[in-house]
Amino acid sequence: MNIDDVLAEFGLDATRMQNGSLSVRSPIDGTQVARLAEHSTADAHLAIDAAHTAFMAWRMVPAPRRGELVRLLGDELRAHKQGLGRLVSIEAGKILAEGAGEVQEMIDICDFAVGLSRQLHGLTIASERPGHRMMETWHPLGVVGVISAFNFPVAVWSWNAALALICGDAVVWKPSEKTPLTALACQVLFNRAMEKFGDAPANLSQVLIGGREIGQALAAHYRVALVSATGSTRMGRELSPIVAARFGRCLLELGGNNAIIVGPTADLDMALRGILFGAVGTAGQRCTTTRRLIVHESVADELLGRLKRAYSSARIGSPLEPGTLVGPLIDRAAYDGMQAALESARQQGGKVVGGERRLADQYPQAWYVSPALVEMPGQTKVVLQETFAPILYVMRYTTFDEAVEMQNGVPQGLSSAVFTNDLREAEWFMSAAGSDCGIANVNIGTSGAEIGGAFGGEKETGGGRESGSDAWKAYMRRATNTVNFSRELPLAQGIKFGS
Ligand code: UN1
Repeated sequence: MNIDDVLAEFGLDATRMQNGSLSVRSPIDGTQVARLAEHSTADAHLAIDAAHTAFMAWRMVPAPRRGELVRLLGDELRAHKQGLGRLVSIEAGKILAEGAGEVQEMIDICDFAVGLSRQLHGLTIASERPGHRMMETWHPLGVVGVISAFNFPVAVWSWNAALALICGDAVVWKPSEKTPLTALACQVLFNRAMEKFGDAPANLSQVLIGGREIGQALAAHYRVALVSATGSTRMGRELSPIVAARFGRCLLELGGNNAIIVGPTADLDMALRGILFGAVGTAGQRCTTTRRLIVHESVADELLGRLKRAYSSARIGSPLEPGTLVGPLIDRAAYDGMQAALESARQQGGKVVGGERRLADQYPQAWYVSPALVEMPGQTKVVLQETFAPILYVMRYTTFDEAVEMQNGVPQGLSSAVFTNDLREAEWFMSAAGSDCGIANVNIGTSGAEIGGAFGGEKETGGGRESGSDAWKAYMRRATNTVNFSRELPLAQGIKFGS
């Protein structure tokens, strides 16, 4: 696997990372690749204070100049796209193309943020009073705490950090304890960009290695103005009340239970490809993974037959080998969770194809599975849950209303898609009465969103939006300014007060 060489590219010495309490394993073969020292809650508090000091200086640097730092970070990422992508593959188990694709998302968001650094516009608003002008100014917010998950170990940091930095904020990042090495590599690239930039305040972006307590320290600290957290709905439920209790801001990207509807007029070749990438890609471990297929009864048999053939030919194996489509699950707990869900599905009337453990002889300490297709009689209890594994539940429908109702009939609301050539179905799906998700696609699957759009979802997905569009506003505070250039002091609403 040559992790030493990969780490060396980032100036990280694997032999010096073997004595800490956090064991880091590669899901490819289960070997321990490092033992990292963990930060304490006290360390977290020091980092937050240091970040606050950095923020106080950074907020007064002109935004286009702040963009220059992000441009330099993008340059570092371009130069190390393959190396960082490979490290993502080793640590998170993604196939090489997806590891490199993740780094491409980082480069893309840096480019986006650089442009945005000249466009942090506020409105000018017509005042009701003579000789007055109103406007909005967007100011830097403060320290942004980023909590990220193993499945997008580096991109999620960059979506947050690139925007936060151009917005004038400082960042403290707690990566998943399953993927700390990729975070350390990002920190090295960030530090190189800082050096080239020259005069940015120290500690603008820091990494904290550790578990739940670190996340809680970020959530609880009054100086963390925004906590941007990606992970399970359970994690969000734990964190957000802590942030809310101090009236801090939260940006939550939690569970998804994403469905594709395939209508009777759909192009089945396209639908097949979209479903396969969405359901099987990243071994079913994206928050946008396609977990439900809602297919019209007239095309169900044909589509299912083709899907089963495609599933059986999807190559399962080491993500580092060319040609592999399905890498390992992240760990044993993920495997156990998948088996438990399949067992529940069977009990609830499901017909399961696939889902078995694979390659156990070759990799006894790793957890490879064949992706599972499960025909369900309806959306039973297990279908309503997000199981972070490649399980696709298949349900049939008769009327489009029924399909939309099923699509919306789960607690999560991240991504959704319809494959159809019927304009009415497509428009209805995207209308107010259609999909209730943050992402609603037509003739494209549920996963693999571009960074230019706002990314996030409704209901138990948490409501946050990251990445493109005007998601930057979450990283700034808005001031409304009313300026009186007259010689009178008229009150609003025509109020007369005194003489
Ligand atoms: C996630 O799984 O945490 O749309 C995010 C996608 C990616 C992001 C997924 N751009 O699949």
